[in-house]
Amino acid sequence: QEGGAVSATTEKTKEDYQKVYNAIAEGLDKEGYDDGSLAPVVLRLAWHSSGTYDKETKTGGSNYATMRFPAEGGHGANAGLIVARDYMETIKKQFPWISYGDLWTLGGVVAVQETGGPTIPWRPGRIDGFEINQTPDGRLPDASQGAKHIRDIFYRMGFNDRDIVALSGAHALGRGHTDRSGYDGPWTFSPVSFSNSFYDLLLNDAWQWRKWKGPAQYEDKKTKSLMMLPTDMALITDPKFKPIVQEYAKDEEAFFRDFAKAFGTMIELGVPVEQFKTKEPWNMDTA
Ligand code: HIF
Repeated sequence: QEGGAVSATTEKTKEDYQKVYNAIAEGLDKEGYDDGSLAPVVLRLAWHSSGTYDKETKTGGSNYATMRFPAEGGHGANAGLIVARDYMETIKKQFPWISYGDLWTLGGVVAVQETGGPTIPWRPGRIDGFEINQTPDGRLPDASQGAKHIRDIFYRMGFNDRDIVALSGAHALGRGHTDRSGYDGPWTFSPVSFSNSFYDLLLNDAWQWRKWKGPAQYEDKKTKSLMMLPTDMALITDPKFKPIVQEYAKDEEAFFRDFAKAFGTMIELGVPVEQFKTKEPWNMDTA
């Protein structure tokens, strides 16, 4: 900048974004909340803010962070994400220059990397949109459905079967909440560590319908402490999805590689490429 003046419009560097990353990472551990970490719900925010994308109309996606507005924030699929948005607001206060779309997607990167998952490529450039940019309800998946529905939803975003199965491993993290989706319980025994155990449990545990008043979900026969959604189970009843589940259950490295690529793509959906501040995505360091 001429004369070395520092103004509010000074371009931010990778180091500036690394500071945001570190701040998000620092506050994730939270004693008494769920399994002790906000990482799962922060990851779910990154995905729900991106997964509204429609490749035909080029609407939705992570660009405008429209979940800030009451209509989209109130969509049934987004129940409970206020926890993650409120946490992100504390970060936004420290770094007011970052856009919400960049902040929320960076949160997803932090959540995966800080729980032991692969490095997710990420770069800044999203801008805050307006209420008019909100997407209609119904763009995010409905867990009570099957393989056809999952394909409809993820093909609409531009993903293929392999991407769908690779992304699905993120359910290694977190749990269902009866006061959010209505579903209940974690998918794995270590819901705050990112691993391929979702696939292993899905394939190798015995599952049965849980008998309860809540929505139809599966429980593991042995401990009755884990759950699978109907959409999760579709990954092993569908003949095209199942071999990919088998591959990732055996080969965590393949899962990590494919997940990183698919999730990196997911969080860029809806962002015009010329808006990005760098040509190539960055690898952010773990905190
Ligand atoms: Fe989820 N998902 N997801 N999900 N999800 C829930 C929770 C998490 C679906 C449904 C649910 C993906 C795909 C799908 C996470 C991350 C990802 C819940 C429970 C439901 C019902 C919410 C609650 O009650 O708190 C469906 C139908 C999907 C399409 C197949 C992604 C691949 C797996 C894209 C993805 O990354 C995470 C993390 C959570 C845990 C949130 C928590 O608060 O613990």
